[in-house]
This record gives sequence, structure tokens and C-alpha cells, in this order.
Amino acid sequence: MLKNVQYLISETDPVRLGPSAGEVCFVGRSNVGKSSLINALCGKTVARVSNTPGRTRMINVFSAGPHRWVVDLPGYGYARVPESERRKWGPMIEGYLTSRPNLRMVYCLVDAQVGPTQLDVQLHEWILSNNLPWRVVATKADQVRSTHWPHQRQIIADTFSLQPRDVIWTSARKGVGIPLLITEIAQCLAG
Ligand SMILES: Nc1nc2c(ncn2[C@@H]2O[C@H](COP(=O)(O)OP(=O)(O)O)[C@@H](O)[C@H]2O)c(=O)[nH]1
Ligand SMILES: [Mg+2]
Repeated sequence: MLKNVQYLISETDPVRLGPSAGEVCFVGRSNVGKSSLINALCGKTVARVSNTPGRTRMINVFSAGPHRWVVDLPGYGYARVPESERRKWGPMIEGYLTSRPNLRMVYCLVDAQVGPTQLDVQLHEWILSNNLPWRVVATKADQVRSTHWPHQRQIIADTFSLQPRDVIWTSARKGVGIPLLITEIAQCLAG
């Protein structure tokens, strides 16, 4: 479990976020399972899980120890959100990602069954070009038949030029991969 995680603040303008001593963030398209994953990592409901994709339109910050943050970024790619609103997301996400000196890891979430979308690939390329530390997390593994796990994992790995073992394979619903990710995030945030 990530211990003592508490909701801290929501913000639309990354410039207004204060400093942290260390933080990790989660990015991915709307509905990919960001909030559910954060809740699974914390062992409690800290992030709102929405059945209405696109509801999470703010940068949501959770405290995970003294000046340590876990950050849930707004999801991209939800068609039913008005264009005017969608246009704000790029600057919000990019503004956040380029203004955090103590950002220790960007967890890029990809739906295990759907696989990487064009927007996932675009964001990943942007992350690479900005030299940010990143990892790929596959979500909702329980929606893929377990006999197809190696195949789906390989597809995701190939897209990001990774080895399959470097794709963090998770299901928030079934607890798959959660202990591993907890250990990794705790290490990222420590020190
Ligand atoms: N089957 C399954 N569904 C999930 C899982 N994680 C999230 N979901 C569902 O996917 C939808 C979106 O989840 P949410 O966490 O709100 O996604 P977000 O928009 O990325 O924050 C919700 O209906 C969740 O119940 C999972 O591990 N397995
Ligand atoms: Mg959410």
C-alpha cells in the first residue's frame, strides 16, 4: 500500500501548483483507469472514479508523505468534451510536465485490451523529446483473456520499443501488478 495518501488540491493552472520534494504522475486517455489505479495503489478511495469519461478535467494532487505527491493528470481524447475544453488540455498537461523539477516518473497508462492509441503514441513522443522519465503501465488486464496476455503485452512493448517485462501489467480491479507498482512508486518518492 502507498501509505497515508490524502487528497491535497485540484488545479487547472500548473503555474499555481506549489513545489514538492518529489512527485510521480499518471497520464493517459480519459477512461483508461487512472483514478482506479491510484485508488488501488492507496488501498482506499482517494481519487474519484467516474463512469462519465472526461470528468477529470483538473490536475488532481494527492499527498503521499511529507512534500511527496502523486498527481492524476486530466485524461485526453474524450470526444464528447467540447472542443474549447479539449484545447486547454494540451497546455495544461504540457505545462505541468515541463514545470516540475522534482518530477521523478511519468506513468503512461495504456489500456491492455485496446492497446496504444495514436494519442498515447503522440504523448509518449512528446515525453521522449522533453527527456522526462517515463514508464508504461497497461491497465484493465482483467479485460484481456489471460491466454492473450503475452500477445497484448508484446504489442504494447513493441509500440514503445520496450521489452514485454518493461510494461507494467496491471488490473486495478483484480489487483494484478499492484504490489510491484507500489514498491516502485515508494522507491521513486523516497529520499
Ligand atoms: N475491468 C476493469 N475496469 C476498470 C479497471 N480500472 C478502471 N476500470 C473502469 O474503467 C472506467 C474508468 O475508470 P477511471 O479510473 O475513472 O478512469 P480515468 O478516467 O482514467 O480516471 C470505470 O468504469 C472503471 O470502473 C480495471 O482494472 N478493470
Ligand atoms: Mg480519473
